[in-house]
Amino acid sequence: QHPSPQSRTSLQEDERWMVRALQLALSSVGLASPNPAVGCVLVKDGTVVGEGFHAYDRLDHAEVVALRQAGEKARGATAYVTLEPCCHTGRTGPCTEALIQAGVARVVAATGDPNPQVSGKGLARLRDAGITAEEGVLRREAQEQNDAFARYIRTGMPFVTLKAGVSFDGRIAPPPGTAPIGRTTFITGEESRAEVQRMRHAADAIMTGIHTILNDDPLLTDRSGLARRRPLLRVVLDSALRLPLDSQLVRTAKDDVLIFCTIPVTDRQRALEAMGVRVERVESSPEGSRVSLRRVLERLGEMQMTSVLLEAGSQLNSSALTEEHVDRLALFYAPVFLGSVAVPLLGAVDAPQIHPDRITVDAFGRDLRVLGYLRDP
Ligand code: AOF
Ligand code: ZN
Repeated sequence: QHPSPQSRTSLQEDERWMVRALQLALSSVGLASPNPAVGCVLVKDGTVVGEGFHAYDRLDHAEVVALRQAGEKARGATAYVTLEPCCHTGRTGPCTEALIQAGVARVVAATGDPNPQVSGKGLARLRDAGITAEEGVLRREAQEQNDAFARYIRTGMPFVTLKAGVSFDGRIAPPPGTAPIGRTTFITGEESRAEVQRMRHAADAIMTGIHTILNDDPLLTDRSGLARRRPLLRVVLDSALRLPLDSQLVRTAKDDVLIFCTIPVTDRQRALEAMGVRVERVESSPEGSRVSLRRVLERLGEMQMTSVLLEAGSQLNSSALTEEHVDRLALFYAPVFLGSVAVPLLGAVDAPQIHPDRITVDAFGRDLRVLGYLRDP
């Protein structure tokens, strides 16, 4: 069945305004978490009468920001929203009621709200009130903006991205002992590293293992230059609390460094805490003395961390994949070979089984980034 020329035009119109709403939602990145990134455009007679995006600190949802801007002009308008309007009372009142009150005639949502408190009920409420409510315009794009929120709100666990810079022969660093300590030898180029900063900006937490700290002495900060509400939480798995007091991480800690260990409280823990480092003891993994990854991720979820960027070494990469804690792979392939004694992406002998979906490849300078989802959020 072919759409009539009329409906095809309005479909293009809908997509055009939804693109604008998605752009607005991008302004939420770094500011909305643990809430979703949401953008809203109010359109009347082919012109924008109100725009808004959500920022957690501002409380107001995207729709309410746009409605306030539109004032009386909202009457009879169409609202384009990247997420189904909420119908519950959380920190703010329901957006459905605000839209009804304002006399909006039609609501177009890109995707449903994965929050079980809302999911489908928001659009149903609008329809009950006589508003034309549709869903699915640019759904894929909208879902990708909120895959972390979806995983977090459904499971209480953060969405985990395993990121690595990899040589064409699958190595993440030169052979151990050949690079000067504390000086990272970059495998990937400048453009890739700028993109990694944007990925850090979009993440709530960054996580690595003690070996990476001892080898590279990284800062693990968000240097994207983009605004964020909460500092990037820098997480280190360090069972025996070996984190050096003179590491860059400790020297720059301002309550934004969190160490997970398995040993009881020691003088070392007190010394780290005195320097602004948070230390938490968790149970060890079933196979031994290492920190239980599951427990760590549960704890991060409890702290309202919706997304974690894993920038780790061979061992932690292998464990995270084998224990099925990874939601998404982000591998930046650089056109170099490092040879067979260089550090491999995965440390385990047995290869973890993965079934990636929605694979995309993008060029960053001379590097290629392969993104793939290992499960639906
Ligand atoms: C919307 N528009 O802009 C956002 C929505 O505690 P609250 O009141 O801030 O509600 C948070 C929930 O509301 C969140 O879990 C999600 O389901 C929805 N977010 N909804 O209509 C928005 N940010
Ligand atoms: Zn709302």
